Amino acid sequence: SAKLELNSTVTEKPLLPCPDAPPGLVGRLLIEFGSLMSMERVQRENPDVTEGGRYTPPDCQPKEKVAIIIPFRHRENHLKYWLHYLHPILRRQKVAYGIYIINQFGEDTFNRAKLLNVGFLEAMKEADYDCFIFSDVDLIPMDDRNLYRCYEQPRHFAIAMDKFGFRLPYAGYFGGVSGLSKGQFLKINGFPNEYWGWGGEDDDIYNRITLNGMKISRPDIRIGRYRMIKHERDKHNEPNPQRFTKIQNTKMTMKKDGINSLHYRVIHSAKYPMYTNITVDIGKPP
Ligand code: UD2
Ligand code: MN
Repeated sequence: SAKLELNSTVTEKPLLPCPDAPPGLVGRLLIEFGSLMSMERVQRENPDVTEGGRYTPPDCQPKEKVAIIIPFRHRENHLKYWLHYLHPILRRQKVAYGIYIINQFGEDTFNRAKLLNVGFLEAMKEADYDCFIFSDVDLIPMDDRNLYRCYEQPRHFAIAMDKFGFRLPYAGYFGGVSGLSKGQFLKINGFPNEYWGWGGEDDDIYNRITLNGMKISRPDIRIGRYRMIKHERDKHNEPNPQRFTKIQNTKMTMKKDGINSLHYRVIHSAKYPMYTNITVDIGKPP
């Protein structure tokens, strides 16, 4: 029994905290979308991901739990590529994470920011997440040194996209992939629920951040590079003609429109091997 005790002491030795600079990163990556991806292949290549698309590094103690929230409807092929590229990257980055696909039910006008709010609440129901990364389904980082974690200030990850010539399109740009800690997210009352259709919601979020005295943190321009899978504008996500006036009024609207005014109905929720899907009725524009 003395021997047994010794053994259990050895196996239960507490893990060291995960390093700020993970040693197994490879840097610049080759990202391409030539041949079709299959979910079987993604599953085969990511055996350590557990049900619902969850992962915890086996060899170190992560400092935070990260929920990755993806707004979604009818983009199955993009999702396969996203999972194919992101699972290995996140594993090398030593992130403890869960993947949440927030799928808008029905065919009414798409509402990206409202889906992201739903993702925040639904992920929180499942685990005590500290950090939320909101990503378009069609954006793949080209460098694994772009660490998917939370920072002192709200983070903008997708700063140099191929479709914008690898430059930031404008100083206040906050679209694509962003990350807020739980505290940062709640401080801005989450995201707006009232942007139906394409555009403006990312600028409103940017306004909420700066109006609440925070700044945007960004990676080096050589590291924050992304490829966007080429696509046409989706049906039922037409440019929102109200977006220009709405972003003038964030200061007034943010107090009453946000996580504190969110209503939705979960239609279906399921844990798949590589991700969790939550299909949700978020209503339609007034
Ligand atoms: C830009 C921003 C995006 C958002 C959007 C305006 C970039 C790279 N991204 O994206 O963050 O601010 O403008 O709303 O500049 N989606 C679906 N199904 C749909 C419609 C949208 O899944 O039918 C999801 C999907 O995750 C997609 C995201 O919403 O990636 C943004 O929509 P988009 O890709 O059509 O818009 P895009 O590329 O102009
Ligand atoms: Mn896109």
